[in-house]
Amino acid sequence: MIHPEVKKIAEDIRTMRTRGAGRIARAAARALKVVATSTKAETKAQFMDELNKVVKLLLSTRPTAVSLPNAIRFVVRRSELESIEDLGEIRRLIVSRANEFIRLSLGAIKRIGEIGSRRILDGDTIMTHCNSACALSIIKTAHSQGKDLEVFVTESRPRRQGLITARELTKAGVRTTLIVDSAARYFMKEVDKVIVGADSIAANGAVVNKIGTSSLALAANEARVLFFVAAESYKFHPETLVGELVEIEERDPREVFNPKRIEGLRIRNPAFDVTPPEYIDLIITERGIIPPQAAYTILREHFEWKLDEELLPDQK
Ligand code: RUB
Repeated sequence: MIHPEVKKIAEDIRTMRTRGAGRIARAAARALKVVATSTKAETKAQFMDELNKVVKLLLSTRPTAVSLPNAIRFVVRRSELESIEDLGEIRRLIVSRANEFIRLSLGAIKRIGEIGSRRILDGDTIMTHCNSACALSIIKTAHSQGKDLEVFVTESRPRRQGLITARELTKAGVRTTLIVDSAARYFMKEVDKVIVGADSIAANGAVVNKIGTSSLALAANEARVLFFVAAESYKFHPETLVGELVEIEERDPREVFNPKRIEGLRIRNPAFDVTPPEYIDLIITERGIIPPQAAYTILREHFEWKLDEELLPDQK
């Protein structure tokens, strides 16, 4: 039996009531904490069985943001749990790791804001896409330092997360202009820096983010505009070290258009795309700024404790 609160967390991720890679990761950590505090299991084996079911459920919600499996990896360290027999101790460990993940995650977003804001100059015009807590942390921090900024926000069809960004920025007092996605290249000549978030970053520095990000990167490259990615270390994708590709989620076509209105029409709705490292100037992480080519180093450092084992042996 999966706890109703855990089911609700998973459903909220699936339906995008909880969205954005960082928020999804923290919600997953919260779900694991609920399992550890509410379980009726009497033995370690029963508890591990329950935990595995929840891990499967969480992993089935959305496939692209690696922050989700990385949060689970952080909280449930299987090799460590293998050596502990006392169920109470296991439960306490999971609760404390989940709390630690949430604390580190929120701290990372704040730190990215501090580090990234140093790259923003007074008078800069910035373009951002979708709704990224990390990208917004940089913009809002720079604004709070008294830098005079102007921000172009793309609508981000089909789910229009750009509206969330536009609301957040205007509320913070940042001069904000909303544009449709196809107007990005038109306005690019007025922009100094593009800042976006990430759902996954591959070992070669390629960045997976909201569909349309790579078009923005192309337009920025053409106009010689700097292109920054803001992402916590847990957005780096360990399986890409061993050659796996990041799965791109395709969502319900009805998010784009009601297919019944044009008979025979096919609709595709990929939620993310891949921006190659050549189009990215910097990745801003909580550990500092790196060129995309250094993604491999971050992966080696961040997942050192796990890389010698087979990655996620029984979570798939
Ligand atoms: C959100 C999206 C965001 C990243 C980074 O997509 O692509 O840019 O998740 O966000 P969706 P953050 O709305 O489909 O989840 O920096 O907040 O983690």
